[in-house]
Amino acid sequence: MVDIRHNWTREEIKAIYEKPLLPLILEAATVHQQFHKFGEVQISSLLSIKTGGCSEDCAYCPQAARYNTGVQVQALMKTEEVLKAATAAKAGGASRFCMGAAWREVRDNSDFDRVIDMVKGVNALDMEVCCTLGMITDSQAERLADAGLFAYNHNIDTSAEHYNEVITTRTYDDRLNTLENVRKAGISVCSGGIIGLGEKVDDRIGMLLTLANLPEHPGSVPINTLVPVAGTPLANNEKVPFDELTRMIATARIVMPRSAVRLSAGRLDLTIPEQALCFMAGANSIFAGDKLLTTPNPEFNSDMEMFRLLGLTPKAAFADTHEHHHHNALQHEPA
Ligand code: SAM
Ligand code: DTB
Ligand code: SF4
Repeated sequence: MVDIRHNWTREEIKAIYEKPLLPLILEAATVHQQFHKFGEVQISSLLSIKTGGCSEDCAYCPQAARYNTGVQVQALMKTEEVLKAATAAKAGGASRFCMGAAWREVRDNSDFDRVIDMVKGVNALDMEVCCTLGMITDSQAERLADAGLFAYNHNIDTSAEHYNEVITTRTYDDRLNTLENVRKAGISVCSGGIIGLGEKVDDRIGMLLTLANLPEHPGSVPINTLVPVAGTPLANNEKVPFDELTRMIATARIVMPRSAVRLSAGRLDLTIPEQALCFMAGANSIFAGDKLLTTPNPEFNSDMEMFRLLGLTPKAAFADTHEHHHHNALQHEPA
């Protein structure tokens, strides 16, 4: 049995990443089998509850107000519509529902009150409820926890060194600070990044090093490949070859054995055999549904066909944490 470690060195991670591909996949699969049910894959559903018009300058993002990407700005959705979408996602086999807002940070206003209601509503559907709303303070994290939030997504995106090449309107430390607020509130941390931003291999290693040496490994680690969007500065970036994506997933699996590794944005450019290699290499979560936040994702039915072909099964909600189910929501209930 391998240990859960928080003292990885850059050299160790680089040595793993650079192994010959098939032996690397075998090693990752072996670790995977020790910590997870092989072939069980979490299905997460994504919904953009507030779209576009964002003040940040993330060079990859179609929702940044400063780039002309054709994304239609949409105010915060009504709670009822969000719960309708969550119910439909659950019926399709999703065990986690993630609500995304194109905000730089959360403000303590009526929009946040409404998100709190959405969190309570989705939690009551017995799904793992997740939000990605930008930066949050410790008191905002506690409010989300009290409402029953299971996980909070906030990506470090790339290495500390490459970060400023991609985003200038907030710092790497701002990002890490939000992750700390999430962790302290007892919410599961979901944090990963993007490959294909024009980073070097050393930046990919640096990103995994930061994640693997956090005080606790994130509950889930989304590995996105850039979805190039016309109008953004990265629109013409080169496509990431499938073997580099597989390496990234295998390395994440080996250094963070217990985490869910999510094969996230970019699946539309992958064949089923390429995705199968990623599942072999330790990916055990996907976003399913015809749309990510604003860009297309594989059709739900073709994903279900892939599950059938590869013998994958959807993972049940709260499978790893049954005793904590609804814990936060009940904690502050009046006696
Ligand atoms: N505004 C919040 C934030 O930045 O944390 C939440 C939503 S933001 C769209 C969530 C994540 O989506 C980003 O951190 C980034 O990793 C990912 N993302 C955005 N645009 C992408 C793209 N074109 N390709 C791949 N991933 C992307
Ligand atoms: C994550 O790591 N990937 C998701 C989710 N977290 C919020 C977002 C992917 C967005 C891809 C671009 C878009 O659809 O707008
Ligand atoms: Fe805004 Fe998030 Fe997009 Fe950055 S990634 S521009 S913060 S929506």
